[in-house]
Amino acid sequence: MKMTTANTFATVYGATYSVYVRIVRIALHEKGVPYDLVPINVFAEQGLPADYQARHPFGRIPAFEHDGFRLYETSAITRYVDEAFSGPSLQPRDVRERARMNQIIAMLDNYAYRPMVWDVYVQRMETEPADEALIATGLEKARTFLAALSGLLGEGPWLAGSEPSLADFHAVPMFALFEQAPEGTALLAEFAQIRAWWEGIRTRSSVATTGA
Ligand SMILES: N[C@@H](CCC(=O)N[C@@H](CS)C(=O)NCC(=O)O)C(=O)O
Repeated sequence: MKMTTANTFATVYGATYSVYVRIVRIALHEKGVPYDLVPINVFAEQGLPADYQARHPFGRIPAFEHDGFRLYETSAITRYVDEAFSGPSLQPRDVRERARMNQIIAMLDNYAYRPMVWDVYVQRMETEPADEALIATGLEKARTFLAALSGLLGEGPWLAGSEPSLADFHAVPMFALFEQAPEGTALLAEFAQIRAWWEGIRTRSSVATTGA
């Protein structure tokens, strides 16, 4: 059953530093959904609050609740946010553009998140001393991802077509961290269409509002 509700309050459990929490927050901003962010720190020394396991058995963030309906896994949450609330559609109607959007989201999760965020950003910007070998292999994997993404882009200007979609918002937090590493900025400069997309989206209201 497809339902669209008035944009009543949602609750996100997580932390502002989290890539995946930010994806959900951007989607909520794009749809104009008011929400609370309940702080959950997955890296806290004392561990997660005991009752959080019931919200997310795998102990990750984000978790989500709307009107008694609980959900975890970012892609499921953002699709729910798009389909359950009014506001601009964040998924293309065209079957092939929608497939491309889903493909890009899966690529981001499986081939971009770890190399761009953990291997390059975290090592270069947050680890002393940095593991240079990990940065080097991370950059190679990021290059493979960016080349594959470039090959999928049509006329744009968005990743999955002429309108912004969940693929764009899934990518933003990963690119925002990656480009903070000098090597990340340099690699992005080699991919002109992706670089232009990034320059276009980085100042968007939902992106700026959810930034660190
Ligand atoms: N598959 C999960 C991934 C979420 C995820 O990995 N979140 C990170 C923070 S950005 C986390 O909770 N990390 C804690 C850990 O790995 O223990 C989703 O799509 O929501």
